Amino acid sequence: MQNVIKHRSIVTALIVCTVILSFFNIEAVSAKSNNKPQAAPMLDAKAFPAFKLVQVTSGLSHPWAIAFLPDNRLLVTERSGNLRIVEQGKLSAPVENVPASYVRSQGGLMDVVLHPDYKNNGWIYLTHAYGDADKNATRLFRAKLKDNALVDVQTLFTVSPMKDTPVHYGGRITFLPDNTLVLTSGDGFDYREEAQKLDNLLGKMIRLNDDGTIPTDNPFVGQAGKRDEIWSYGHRNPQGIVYDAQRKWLVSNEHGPKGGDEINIITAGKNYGWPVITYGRDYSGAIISPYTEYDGMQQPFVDWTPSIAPSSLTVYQGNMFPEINGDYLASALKYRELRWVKMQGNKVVGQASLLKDLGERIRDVNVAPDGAIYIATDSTNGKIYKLIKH
Ligand SMILES: [Ca+2]
Repeated sequence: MQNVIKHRSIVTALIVCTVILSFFNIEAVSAKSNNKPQAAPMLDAKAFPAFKLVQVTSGLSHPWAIAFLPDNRLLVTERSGNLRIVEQGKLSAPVENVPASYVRSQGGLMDVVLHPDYKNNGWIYLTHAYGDADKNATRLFRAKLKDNALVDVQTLFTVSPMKDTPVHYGGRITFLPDNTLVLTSGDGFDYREEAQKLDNLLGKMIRLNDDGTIPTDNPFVGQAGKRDEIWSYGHRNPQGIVYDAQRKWLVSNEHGPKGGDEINIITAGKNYGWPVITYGRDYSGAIISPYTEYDGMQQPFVDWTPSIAPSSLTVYQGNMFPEINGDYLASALKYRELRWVKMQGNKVVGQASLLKDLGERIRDVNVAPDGAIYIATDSTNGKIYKLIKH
């Protein structure tokens, strides 16, 4: 009898414990599921405002980025190492005095962005792969344009350590309202574990002053064993970054492995999880990590599984298509499309595949001062198109 009572007490205690535990588990699960990536149902492309697609120019060698000069000319980088000016659809000869890039695989000349105060200071910021097969890295430099040449070229920053793979450079930049800039850095593919370590700059967002020095209010400044340049970490290969002035969000997209491409809202000092958490798998199909979530690691804002291969990101804040004000646009390589991410307030309410008929890998998307949407196609005969009001 005594034994039976004891047994019952133990069973009751176990049940109570289980109930308490499951209560906490339920709480934990629901807290986490609130923080899952946003549901982003696919919409018909016809939901996007009517537009006309106009070819601006062709004959570019893997164009990577477009910038808009105040006089309506365009600056375009080619991954093969040249910078060109487009004036009324006509391509210039290669701009002279552009520092040599390490051109191989994903490496070459990459981003081009004007300083927010370009009209007064004339600074143009560019990124490229620098070095050789044994030792290369993403490098940031700036220069001024005089006729068809760069002058006053200044190397501002080189990601370290250097690596021996020609892939996963990141390489996009955007300015923040305080005129500091954020440079994206990839994990170099073979060095994915480094993305979690704070003593190096692979797989990071790097924040710098416009002269390449380190802002004193970066999150890890002065902490032993942590690099002062780091703004956020746990990234794989972020190739889109934009500052969304309306929401005051720094927003980025990055390539996942097989699945697990992401849009992230970047907050200083946070860990975005790669390669500990991911919704993707290795290219072989092997599991990279059993985890899709983990304490202290940020969930993606949007998860793209399967991968679309997002190569750049912008937020629409122009006048030509007021219906999409505040929406995000991502160019996609693998999916050969422009991905529209429709927002309502701070929430995603849907997304759609645009420009599927073009059948081209799209490397860059950018909004011109007049509100037209420009894209660059990634091929040996790369083209620039613009989407204008129909
Ligand atoms: Ca992530």
